[in-house]
Amino acid sequence: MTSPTLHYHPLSSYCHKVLIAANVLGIALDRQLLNLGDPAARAAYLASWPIGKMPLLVDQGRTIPETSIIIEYLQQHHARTGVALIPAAPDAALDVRLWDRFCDQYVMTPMQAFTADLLKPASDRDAGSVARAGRDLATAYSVMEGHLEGRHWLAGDAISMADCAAAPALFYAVAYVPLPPEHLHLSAYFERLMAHPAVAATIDQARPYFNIFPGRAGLARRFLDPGIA
Ligand SMILES: N[C@@H](CCC(=O)N[C@@H](CS)C(=O)NCC(=O)O)C(=O)O
Repeated sequence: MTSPTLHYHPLSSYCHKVLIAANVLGIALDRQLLNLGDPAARAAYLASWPIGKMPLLVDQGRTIPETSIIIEYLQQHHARTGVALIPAAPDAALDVRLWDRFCDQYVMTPMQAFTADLLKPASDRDAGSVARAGRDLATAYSVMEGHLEGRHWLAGDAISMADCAAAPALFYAVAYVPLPPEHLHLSAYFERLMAHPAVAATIDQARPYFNIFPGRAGLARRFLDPGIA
């Protein structure tokens, strides 16, 4: 069986979510680098997925968008028996999906607002929307801090799809809004995520592109240079 093809960019946070998941599930992906800044590549991509967001999975004639659906598809069709990021038990699966949604909607979205603003010409920047994104991130951090007390992962006892969403969302979000030092549970969780081999491997493959990340000034030096402890 050929590997599923992932159209992605090494820097993209949502692509990181799928790369981490595939790594944990032990699934090899055929990675196709997608540069949406190239008009011809963008036009070709829009023909497959008019929404124009990445990543996109193509497998055995099927085109699968949306990271949470891609991960669920990979688990259903390619994961070894017994390896799962979404548990079979319905209530446990709901919990995973809740925290996956939480990370996408309330961490990734405000984080992306910071990036989008920095990509605009200075004259078009919108301090109001950035301030709102900062408040939204602070609220999300505070909810996660309370939720993570006594927990190792966001949902259940093992790493799940929710943690695959949390890792890149928090990795880039803290470049804009650092974790408050009093958020001890969230800070410890962040370190657990960063130490996970699947997350570390994803950061490694992104490192050559960090110079084009608009929030690079806020990235901790240890992520820019892995030689720094
Ligand atoms: N809900 C989508 C969001 C994907 C998304 O926002 N991808 C970003 C990259 S991290 C993107 O494609 N941005 C390009 C653009 O908006 O032109 C998912 O889960 O796949």
